[in-house]
Amino acid sequence: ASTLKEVLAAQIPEKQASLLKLKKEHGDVGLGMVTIDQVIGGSRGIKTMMWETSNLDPEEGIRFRGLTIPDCQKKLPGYQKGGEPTPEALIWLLLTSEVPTKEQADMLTADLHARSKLPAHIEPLIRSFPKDMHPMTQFAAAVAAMQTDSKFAVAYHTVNKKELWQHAYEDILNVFARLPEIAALIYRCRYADGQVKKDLSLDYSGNFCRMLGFTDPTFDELMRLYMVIHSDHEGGNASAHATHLVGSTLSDPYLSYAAGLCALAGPLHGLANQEVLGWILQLQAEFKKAGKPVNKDTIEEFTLATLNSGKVIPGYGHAVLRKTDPRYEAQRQFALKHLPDDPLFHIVSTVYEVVPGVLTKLGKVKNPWPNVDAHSGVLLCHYGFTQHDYYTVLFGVSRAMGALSQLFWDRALGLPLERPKSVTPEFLWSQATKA
Ligand code: FAM
Repeated sequence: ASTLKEVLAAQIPEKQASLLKLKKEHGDVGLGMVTIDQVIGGSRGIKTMMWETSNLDPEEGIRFRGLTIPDCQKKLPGYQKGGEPTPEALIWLLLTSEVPTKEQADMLTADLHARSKLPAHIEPLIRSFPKDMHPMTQFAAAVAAMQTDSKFAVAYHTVNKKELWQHAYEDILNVFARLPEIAALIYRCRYADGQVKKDLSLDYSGNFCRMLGFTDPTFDELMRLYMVIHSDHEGGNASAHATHLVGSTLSDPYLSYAAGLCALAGPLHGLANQEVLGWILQLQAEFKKAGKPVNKDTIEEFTLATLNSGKVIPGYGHAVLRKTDPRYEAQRQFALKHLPDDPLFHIVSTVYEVVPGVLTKLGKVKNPWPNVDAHSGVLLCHYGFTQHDYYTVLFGVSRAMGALSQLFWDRALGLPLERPKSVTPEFLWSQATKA
């Protein structure tokens, strides 16, 4: 069977030719106007970038190379027969747009394991961080520090730019391969004995769980699902967009993804998964102290109190989605199958019955439904992974698969420096008064 690199090398010429044709023959076709509200409102809905690995429909949710999450659960090979799809299978799909065979996915597992050794200075660097340094700060710093190993950075000065994709490929696969051990080191140093025990006889997710210190095979299955559903959410989300933008300067994949991680660390983006668990535990503790039951009424009260204190409800809403996130639904199905009686799952389900109604009544929330973060923490908690100020690191291991798969194609297609035009408030006012 062809290796991943062979499949990609064979695809590049035709895709380069097709993009050239599109640009030459149709480059001046308009894609819609831009309004003042979009320019000062966070570019919502502006079609400003090309992204091929996934697309997000507001009503339907994410499709990875055209496949929905249920499609992926049906078509992508798992580790166990009939088990959750693996991140290795998803990486193959995102990069090549083809569903891999089990053999091809297993080849990628072996390749990633072979690439997983960290540069010598990374472990001491992580061990030198202050205990109270946020795990996401540690994660971004460690990924940037791995840049000493970038083949792309060296190649920029030594090879013809037509060959740069080969070196981007090496860096990108090396980043995929090394993130789990960096993440596990950060976890074990902060919450456990600092020891990381690999098990390269397992797949990517199984080994990751062992390095974190978890041995329950059902938790391995949760990690497989978690890695797949957090991987990509088209190009406009802040972590993917930051990676793409920094990469467009021909900064290497290490520095590009470190930028993506800094974006993911924001409470309105990836840090929301930590915020959700914090909110639920605060709710649980307050109700316990007040001797209140956990039901729709008390949860509505708590939701209103959060809103009245000027805070958002974490895990709800989305800049693009206008329906319940299918990534939430996939996690709900996992919970119904594996932990139907878990008390935190019961709270999450009751929150789901209450919060959309409350947010709708506010009249300003465009999407009152839950996103991926509303459900992820309670699943992790069930298996003893309770340290919620670490959760976004898991999100960061997964999001690399989408952001860097697209970065591969950015370089293989020779996409240029990204440089949109900014305008002054005076210009906006001049346009407004002219209209
Ligand atoms: N709770 C309270 N208010 C909310 C809200 C929520 N969950 N979602 C939106 N709003 C407010 C929003 O703050 C804004 O209010 P102001 O005009 O007073 O500033 C108003 O509703 C209109 O916002 P919008 O157009 O509906 O949403 P945006 O596109 O501006 O923002 C989010 C989208 C995700 C930032 C927003 O829904 C939010 O803050 N959600 C809570 C944080 C969260 O869960 N983020 C994770 C998103 C997830 F997809 C991810 O990236 N991991």
